[in-house]
Amino acid sequence: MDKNNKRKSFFTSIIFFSGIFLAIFTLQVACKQHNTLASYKGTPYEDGVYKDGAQKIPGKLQFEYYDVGGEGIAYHDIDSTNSGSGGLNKADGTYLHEFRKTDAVDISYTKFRKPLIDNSPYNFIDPEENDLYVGWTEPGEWLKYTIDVQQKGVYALDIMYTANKDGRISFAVNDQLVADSILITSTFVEADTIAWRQWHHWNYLKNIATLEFEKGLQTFTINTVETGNMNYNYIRFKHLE
Ligand SMILES: [Ca+2]
Ligand SMILES: [Ca+2]
Repeated sequence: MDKNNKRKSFFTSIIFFSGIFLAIFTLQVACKQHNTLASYKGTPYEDGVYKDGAQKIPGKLQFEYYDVGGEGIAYHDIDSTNSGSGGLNKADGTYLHEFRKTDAVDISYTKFRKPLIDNSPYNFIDPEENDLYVGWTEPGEWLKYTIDVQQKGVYALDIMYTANKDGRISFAVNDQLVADSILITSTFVEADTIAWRQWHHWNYLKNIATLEFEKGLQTFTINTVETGNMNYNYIRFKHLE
């Protein structure tokens, strides 16, 4: 074999083995994702009103439809009671007051009444009325969702929320951290003299993260990282490419 042929053969070997390595690596990642979901004990939420199961991406992910499975599986909450459903919102047989009331996650809904609560002039954007959301959030708490990604690709995420002060959140896909320490800016308004209403100034923050998703079922976790006393309404996933 002359020098040129030797070199050619050497490079062909490198390309061949790189190809094999890449194939094995891709397979490992795919298996890991599959195993993560296979070993996960949570299941998509459904009830008599909400029947769609795993929330579809692209689209809106409603925070209150975190998975079924309880503490340590589908969520982590710092105490064992629901401060909203059955708490602040007394159990009265209605869907809005009793929504997941035995869960530790704290859930309330937007109220349009006097004195003005979620429809005050201090909103940055008006929410819908009677819209369930997760509140009383604390650092260390998390919520997990089985999502059904319809289209593989890159997505930008927007969030509908309130925050008493600047807070931070992070996201994980199949238990792998994909976006760390995202700033959720305060919706505190000095001019509002009603103290409790500082938890009810709604805002819509665009493009808080850009994430890549494979097609199909997977888990999506939202972690509260730093105190902001956030109320989480929904995240919109916008398909970019
Ligand atoms: Ca709680
Ligand atoms: Ca909580």
